[in-house]
Amino acid sequence: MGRGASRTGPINFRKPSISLVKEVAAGLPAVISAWKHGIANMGPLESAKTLSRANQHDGFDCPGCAWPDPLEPSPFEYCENGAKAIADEATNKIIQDSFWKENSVLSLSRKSDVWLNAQGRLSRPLILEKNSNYYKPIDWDRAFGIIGAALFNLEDEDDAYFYTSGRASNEAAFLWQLLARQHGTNNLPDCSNMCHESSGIALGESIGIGKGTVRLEDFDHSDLIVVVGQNPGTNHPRMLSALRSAKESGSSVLSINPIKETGMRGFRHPQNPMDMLGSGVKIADDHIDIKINGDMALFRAIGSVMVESGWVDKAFIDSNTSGYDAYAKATKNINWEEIEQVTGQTESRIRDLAYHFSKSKGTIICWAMGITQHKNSVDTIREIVNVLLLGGHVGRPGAGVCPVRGHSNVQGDRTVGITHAPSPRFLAALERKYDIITTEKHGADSVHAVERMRERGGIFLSLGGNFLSAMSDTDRTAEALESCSLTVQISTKLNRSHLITGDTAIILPCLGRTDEQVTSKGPQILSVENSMGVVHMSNGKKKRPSMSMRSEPTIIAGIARKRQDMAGGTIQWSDLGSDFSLIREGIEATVPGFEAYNSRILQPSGFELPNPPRDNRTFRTPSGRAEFSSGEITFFTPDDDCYTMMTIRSHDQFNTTIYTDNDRYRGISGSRRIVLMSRSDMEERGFKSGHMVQISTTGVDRKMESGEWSVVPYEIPKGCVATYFPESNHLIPIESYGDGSFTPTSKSVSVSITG
Ligand SMILES: Nc1nc2c(c(=O)[nH]1)N[C@H]1C(S)=C(S)[C@@H](COP(=O)(O)OP(=O)(O)OC[C@H]3O[C@@H](n4cnc5c(=O)[nH]c(N)nc54)[C@H](O)[C@@H]3O)O[C@H]1N2
Ligand SMILES: Nc1nc2c(c(=O)[nH]1)N[C@H]1C(S)=C(S)[C@@H](COP(=O)(O)OP(=O)(O)OC[C@H]3O[C@@H](n4cnc5c(=O)[nH]c(N)nc54)[C@H](O)[C@@H]3O)O[C@H]1N2
Ligand SMILES: [Mo]
Repeated sequence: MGRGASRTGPINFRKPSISLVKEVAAGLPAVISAWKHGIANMGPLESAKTLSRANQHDGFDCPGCAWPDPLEPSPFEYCENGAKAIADEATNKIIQDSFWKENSVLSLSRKSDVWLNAQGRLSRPLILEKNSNYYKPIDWDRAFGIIGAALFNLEDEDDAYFYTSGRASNEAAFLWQLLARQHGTNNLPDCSNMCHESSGIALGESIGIGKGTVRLEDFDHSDLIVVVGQNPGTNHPRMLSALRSAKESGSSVLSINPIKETGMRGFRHPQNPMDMLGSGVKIADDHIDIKINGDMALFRAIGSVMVESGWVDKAFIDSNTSGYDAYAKATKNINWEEIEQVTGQTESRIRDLAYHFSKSKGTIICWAMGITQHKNSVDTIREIVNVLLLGGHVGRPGAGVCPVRGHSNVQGDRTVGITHAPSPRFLAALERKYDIITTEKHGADSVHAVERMRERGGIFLSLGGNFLSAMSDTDRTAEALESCSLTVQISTKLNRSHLITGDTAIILPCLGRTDEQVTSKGPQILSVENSMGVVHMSNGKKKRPSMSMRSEPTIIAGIARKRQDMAGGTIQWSDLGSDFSLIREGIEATVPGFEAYNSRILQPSGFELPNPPRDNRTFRTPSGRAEFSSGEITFFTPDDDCYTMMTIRSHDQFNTTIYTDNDRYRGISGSRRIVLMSRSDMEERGFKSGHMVQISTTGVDRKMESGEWSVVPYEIPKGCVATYFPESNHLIPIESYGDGSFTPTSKSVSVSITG
């Protein structure tokens, strides 16, 4: 049942202002922008105090991204976009009770996402009752009671879905999955399903662990760093400092991307006065303007030249890998004409690249969403690993695989059990520790959750995030949520998932990273794992904006206790929800690598989790060796007369949270409804800059179209276009996902563009 609320908000078509693409990232404009956001949200004093605690040993982990902190963080260990994320959360503004009387769900849904987010922090529990259009305050105990009873009364445990967004701490995430498993389901869809799932699956198959194998120090010992399908200048700005430092130590950087992103062009270190004055340092030594989804073909072709020329580490291959002969055979079958067509690169260019790869004594390959969100992502990542294995670049200093994670604790959430496909070993450990009966039946991931909820309804509970806007196929996702009898959001800020709901909806306002976590047992600490497998403390100190907000683990325990009161069970939920060291004991008892968790988490830089391929070239695959893959080369082809569309982030957003309509580095401001298109495609169509067009998805059995987009001429390969996420999720069919990973294909959608 829906309330007629708008699933996307208003479309206020405005022509964008277009200026030159910036040649240098960071520098003074970044410092100014960071402070502008800080001061607007927190005032000057509070900004200075809060920002100075970001990523410090005794401070909080920046909610901006999962990039690791150096062993000795500088006093300003944050970047422009981290500062925006911090300011957005730590805002002094809170939503008052009168707001909910004045604004119906319907009227709120007609506001923009920027407006919704700008209303401030959610400050007290709220309920939207069946047939009502207004949220109203409810006390915590009643809210927990309603949710606990709804879970208990479900006939089929699998009709409950426990979604997780990657900001949740290890402690919150562990309790969340414990609640789901005590309830009897593995329905734990998470943002990782839309993000690095393909990396986890591919790396598990190739090297026996679904994580990267490099440490931050490895950057300084590398010869070659490849950044493929990633825009670090905007999404991981502190990575630019690591790239710059690696270059000073003699490494070279190769960028592979349909767009030459500003961060890969040049960089001015905001903490280096010499840099701030100069014209910046060049980051990428070379740039490959690959066509969208040409990466698997490119890496196979590079591998082919290396095999053909004998540029391989035979000793490593013989003693540590399996499947080389089949791979070498597959590399003989490549068709250069097809490779040139798919990648947009010439054979001689690719041969030069292969030579460059073969000369490197330590190669690190970094990637993000440009690689993981395609139909063939798992195969593409395995192809990337193949090339590293050829040179023995795994388990050696200065070399390895480096999937660069998105949400600041998405990797930690997985480590502590947020997965729809848990290992029997982990489930057995949970059963022993908590005296519960779990199920081994795999649960629903994000795509399957949408499909199943659309059919059967159920209860959707969300630990953070904005499932409605983040997920592909906004209409289908909305139908799924609206089919539910109850939707529950544990959130910091207002977003569209609070407006497109089940029959009854509940909002539970929680404390964020920057806030002091206080429970009935006094102040608590939290912990997180960064993109390189280091677990460390996160200790917010900001006084909570409202006394009616609670810590995430306290909220989860509150729900779980009410459910257990009815369903039976012996988990000490109240203790877990008030003393977070008990949660860490639970993690220690069930997840390998967390020995002495409570004492080691107090070490200034935390501790490193074991990583067998990196630590001693141990590969926990069925063969006990790193596995070459040798499937056929695949690539995405749009329908006739259509384009391949990728959906990307602007500089002024964090996922579905939009700060402003500007995208400074790409020289675009004033509108987000833009399509980046090559000049030659524009000429063919007769489009001028600013031309208004309609975009329609092709190859689906239903109409998926969206109007009022403005064409922006851009340096992007012919046949490829780009739009911003989340607006374009409307155009990504739910049935289009990665083989084996079920990640929505947010970077390859066949679209026709008319206007
Ligand atoms: N400020 C800020 N920081 C963030 C986020 C944010 O929204 N804002 N989000 C966080 C999260 S959850 C994540 S997952 C990360 C995302 O970090 P990124 O992956 O950097 O984010 P995207 O904007 O999706 O960028 C994808 C890049 O891949 C390129 N690309 C697209 N298709 C292809 C392809 O087929 N091949 C190649 N080689 N390149 C391609 C695009 O041009 C773009 O540069 O950032 C995290 N950090
Ligand atoms: N088309 C397209 N779609 C995509 C992508 C893409 O590149 N293209 N990227 C995908 C990726 S990589 C990801 S990770 C997903 C992101 O999916 P999500 O993680 O679901 O989305 P976010 O926008 O990060 O969630 C923002 C909301 O989280 C809540 N929040 C923020 N901090 C906290 C906190 O500390 N605790 C709690 N409880 N709540 C908090 C706030 O209410 C905020 O409105 O989107 C995916 N969707
Ligand atoms: Mo992500």
